[in-house]
Amino acid sequence: MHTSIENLLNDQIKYEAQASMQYLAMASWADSKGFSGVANFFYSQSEEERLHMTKLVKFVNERGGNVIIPALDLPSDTFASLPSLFEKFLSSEIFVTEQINKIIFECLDKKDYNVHNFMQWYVTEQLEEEATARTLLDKLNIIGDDKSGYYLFDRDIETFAAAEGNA
Ligand code: OFO
Repeated sequence: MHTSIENLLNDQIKYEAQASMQYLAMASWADSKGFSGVANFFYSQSEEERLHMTKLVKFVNERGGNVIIPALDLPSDTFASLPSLFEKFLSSEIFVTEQINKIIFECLDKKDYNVHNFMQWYVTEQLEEEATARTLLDKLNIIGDDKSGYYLFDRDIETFAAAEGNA
């Protein structure tokens, strides 16, 4: 595997791990505020990101690359409101998509169609996760400052996530 691709895949291992810890911090924040539905949603997202990370670790090893298990930055753990929690979710997913696009670009540049093919799974996944984050943020923007709206949002998010295939 070309070194530039190996380096980008190792960076991606870190970004997926970072997202996993970020969503764990968000789940814990929601849990501490009594939003149990939102907490479960982010506990589940955190697990998913961990799987995304592990899938990359296994793939780099299969391809004979050198995996570097990274040190992580501290996640944000204080949020002003539910909308700011979901803004963080969306910005985190957009960041990950941008990094995946860089890998795709490099694969085409170096003609590594094997890694390119492997990364298509992540492209599809990101499309779904960004759409979920945008939909949930739109709903919160409709709710505005209505506390009873937050209650219903928290109650309904798990059903919504299950329907979207993200639970
Ligand atoms: Fe949604 O971050 Fe993984 O791929």
